[in-house]
Amino acid sequence: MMHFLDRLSAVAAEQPDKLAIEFIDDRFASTSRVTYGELNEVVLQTMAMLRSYGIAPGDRVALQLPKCMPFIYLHLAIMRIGAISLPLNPGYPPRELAYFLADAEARFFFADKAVQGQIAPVVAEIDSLQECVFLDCREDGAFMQMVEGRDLRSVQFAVNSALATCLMIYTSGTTGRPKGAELTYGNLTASLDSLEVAWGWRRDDLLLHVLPIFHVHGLVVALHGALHAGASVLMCSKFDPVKTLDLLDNRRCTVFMAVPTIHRRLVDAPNADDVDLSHLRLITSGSDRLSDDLFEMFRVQFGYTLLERYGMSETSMLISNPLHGERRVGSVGLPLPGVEVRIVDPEDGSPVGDNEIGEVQVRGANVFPRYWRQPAKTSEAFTPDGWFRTGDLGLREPDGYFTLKGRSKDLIISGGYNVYPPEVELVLAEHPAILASAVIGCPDTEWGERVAAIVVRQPGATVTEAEIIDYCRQRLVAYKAPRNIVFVDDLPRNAMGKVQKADLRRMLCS
Ligand code: MCA
Repeated sequence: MMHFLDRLSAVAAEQPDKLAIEFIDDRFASTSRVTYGELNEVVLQTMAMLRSYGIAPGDRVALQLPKCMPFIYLHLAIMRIGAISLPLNPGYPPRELAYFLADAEARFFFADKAVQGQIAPVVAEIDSLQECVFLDCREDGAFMQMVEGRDLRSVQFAVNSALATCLMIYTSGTTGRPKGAELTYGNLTASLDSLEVAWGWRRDDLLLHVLPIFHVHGLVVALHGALHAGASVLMCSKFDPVKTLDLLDNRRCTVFMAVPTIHRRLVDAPNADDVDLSHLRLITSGSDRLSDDLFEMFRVQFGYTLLERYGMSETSMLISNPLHGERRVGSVGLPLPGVEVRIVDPEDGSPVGDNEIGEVQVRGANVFPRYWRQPAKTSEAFTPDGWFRTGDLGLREPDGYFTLKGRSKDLIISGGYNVYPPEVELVLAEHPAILASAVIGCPDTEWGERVAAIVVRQPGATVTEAEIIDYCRQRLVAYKAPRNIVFVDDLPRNAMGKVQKADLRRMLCS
């Protein structure tokens, strides 16, 4: 097993002139090209810069930057010196940002100069922060000036233990605040090796990358996946359906990864009839359930049968439809090489038979070791014999294919982003005119699910739907804010006082 960062350096030594990343920045109509040799060199220079700041192994280094090359250099360099990369959604408003920085006890923070005024007050409040660097991400030049001319003799690539954490991704749950899932070098490498076999990554692949890079999907599965294989990446700063189809066709891309909302927009794009995608060898769908309709619509429109796969931040990818062989509609496929999956009774934990619905549990070198400084939550998440409880429900067919059948956690997935109702309910509870609330997901053609809030106003309060939505949007990243609010006199509750969300879904989502 070759550590994926070592693999990157090996490719740089063997084929320094090979294209690593071509970055198409729509915001500034600019394109930059970086070869493997250059990528390796700039990562080294960035490591030297990080060292000069005093960043040490184990330090959490937060990145809240738009999708740009400096993000990638920093992320790779942070992991390379043995520190922990903590990528954050640039859309997080100050309130959410403050939580992540404080919980992770981030020691360094690289943030976007464009929002300096907004976040500087937050940064000032975080005791653990030793330094916050505001970067101008409009062009790479400013970053290159920061890292150029460093003495590289001092920077040796660290020999990173497979057990050391190198990446932290925050995920939420049905209770409590978001938790940092720690991913180790061993986890990332195991997952990449497994996907390399399952998806047949090749050096001559060209991946079109349109996903955000602060989640496992866009960062680990897509970007790391391509770099681990020594393939080339065509990276867009933002997803645009017409441009995506145009690039897939005209640049002869071979691999594309996306979420159902993106695939739907491609099917509906005005140029969908004009493109030829027959040269693509792999188009995956994940992060949210792919509906049978969309699976079929994509096949009819583009002549390609989408490969659906299933993963989580804590485990990276665990199950995938096969590259060769049947891509079964409605199914997420077969366990990946090196990954064990079982279905158990959610109540007593005993294994259930084929075709019976139970909780999906997973074990393997890909599975994270712990939530950051949350021993109780970590032990709840694992069975005594070491299986990770995904919280998703599913079944195994007799021929080994797995199908997901809903979630035992009260999770909403909107456009591939997870939204946990308690996070939104907590914000609503702080509104002075709101007495009680419940947040649910309603089926939605475009987003898969749409966040909706059911609200009981305080007696005499007159707060409107628009005011509450606006209030949420100031405190939560856009995709978590409810898209609509329904006012009721009372929430349906059971004898224990627990809100009956299934009743609300039946009442409001049909
Ligand atoms: C954007 N908006 C959203 C979403 N995305 N609202 C709800 N759900 C969303 N997913 C908001 C925008 O802030 C904007 O609000 C308005 O919707 C319209 O924006 P639009 O320009 O249409 O959106 P977009 O920028 O084109 O984004 C749509 C998207 C994006 C490309 C589908 O949501 C996306 O990249 N999703 C992928 C998420 C992903 O990678 N998830 C991986 C996590 P306004 O204008 O009013 O402010 S899961 C994972 O990693 C696991 C391991 C796995 O298995 O993959």
